[in-house]
Amino acid sequence: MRLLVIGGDGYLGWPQAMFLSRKGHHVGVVDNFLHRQLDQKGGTDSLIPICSLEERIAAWGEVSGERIEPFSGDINDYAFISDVIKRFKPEAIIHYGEQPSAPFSMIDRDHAVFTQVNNIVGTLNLLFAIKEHQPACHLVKLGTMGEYGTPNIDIEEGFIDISHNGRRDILPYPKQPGSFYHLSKVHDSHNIMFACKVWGLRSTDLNQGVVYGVETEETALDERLATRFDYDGIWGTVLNRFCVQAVIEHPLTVYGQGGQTRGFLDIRDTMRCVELAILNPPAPGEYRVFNQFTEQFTIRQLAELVKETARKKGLFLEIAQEDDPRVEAQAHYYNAKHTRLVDLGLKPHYLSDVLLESILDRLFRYRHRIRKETILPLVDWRKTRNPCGYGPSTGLQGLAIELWGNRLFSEGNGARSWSASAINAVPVSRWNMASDGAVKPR
Ligand code: NAD
Ligand code: USQ
Repeated sequence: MRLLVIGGDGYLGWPQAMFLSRKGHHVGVVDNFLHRQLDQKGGTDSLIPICSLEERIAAWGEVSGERIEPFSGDINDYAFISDVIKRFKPEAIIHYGEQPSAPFSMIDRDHAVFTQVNNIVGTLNLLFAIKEHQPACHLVKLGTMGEYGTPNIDIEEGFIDISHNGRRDILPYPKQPGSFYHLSKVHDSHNIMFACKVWGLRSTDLNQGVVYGVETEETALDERLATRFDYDGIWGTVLNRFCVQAVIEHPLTVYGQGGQTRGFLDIRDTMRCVELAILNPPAPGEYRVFNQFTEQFTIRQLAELVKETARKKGLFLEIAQEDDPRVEAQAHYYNAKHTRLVDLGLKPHYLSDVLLESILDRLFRYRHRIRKETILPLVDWRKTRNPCGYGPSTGLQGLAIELWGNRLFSEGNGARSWSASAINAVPVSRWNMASDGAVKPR
């Protein structure tokens, strides 16, 4: 099949592109290198060194004999993405290309606006371009389990059968997201469902839990194929963060009581879930939702597991109880259904101490690269202005937003405001990330 991976330079998108290419599909990747740019400005970096997209694709060609086709550009630029879809003619689009961090979206107004515009407009552009140029294409969209929040009843897969005042209907499951980032996914879901209904598009919304892990079969083939691995307080997710903290014996940063329960999955299962969705497409006009995770844990359980595994390797850890910088339930009921991908054939890789040991071993090799000053969380959900990066010049008016200031924000009457015309004026598609990490105009 002809498959287009949006966000194909990211933590999940890059290994997904290789996974699908190895299965014999013709794969294209789209990315605007947003994450690399924000790292540079915010003082963060992938723990494992990563090659440029150009170098990765060349290495993949050498190792596998397969070709991945790159498209460098921003999906917020409609001319760019509609042209890519017109030319590449994908049968399925796997959409990973969003700003993925909840803390980033809670830094301040600019970051909340950026997150929602980047994610919601990007997805809207995809929907319009699919309808106009490739209406039979299957949109496989990465959503999040966080769309549901933590209700005091079981969480269903997307829809709930409700009886109300003697009448009955099957309706979208209620959403109670916990950040402006998670809200962007809810808005995406509504737009996608609506486009399926009015235009007859087909889509699978994968409400994915928190992903952990450092290696897939493909990344393990060659160092140059490594995917990024984030561990800082903005981009890192909880279990990946705990593993990095473990290798330098940093106290594990459990927020609040640690009773927060979430769904988790191994990065290798992410690859397979997406493949299963592609191989079993919905009918035209159908919008369906799969809950994509394999196990539930509380944060404290994960901390205990990491502590115990690290101890066997001679690393001694404390579990720190930090004030919770987020506004979230710290002890609650959680029972989320997740049978639809298993019904399609998913065989999960469950979290074990053996797997954790292998992650710790891999990370240990890079412990000299850990920037300790980036580990503690920066962003307090209760504040409307937080420091926006770990770099030397990142106060409240940090640089992170200014890099893309031309794209999304214009100064007017002394206040920053979002302007649609600014998007057209300087699309990020005109910028390329060089292999030395510098961002240069094309
Ligand atoms: P990532 O930041 O590593 O990858 C996202 C990629 O998309 C980056 O390379 C970025 O440069 C690119 N991108 C962002 N905006 C873009 C735009 N406008 N145009 C083109 N490219 C753009 O993040 P990730 O962890 O790989 O997450 C990928 C997707 O999966 C996100 O949508 C995220 O919300 C979702 N997700 C991630 C997890 C997780 O635990 N990592 C869990 C559930 C859902
Ligand atoms: N947490 C800690 N300590 C830490 C980091 C996090 O206790 O050092 C807690 C958080 O307070 C939260 C939980 O761990 O209760 C999960 O936090 P996270 O940062 O691992 O995950 P989250 O912010 O929800 O976002 C991540 C990805 C996002 C994806 C989401 C899936 O960044 O792209 O959508 O996981 S889910 O959590 O199912 O919504």
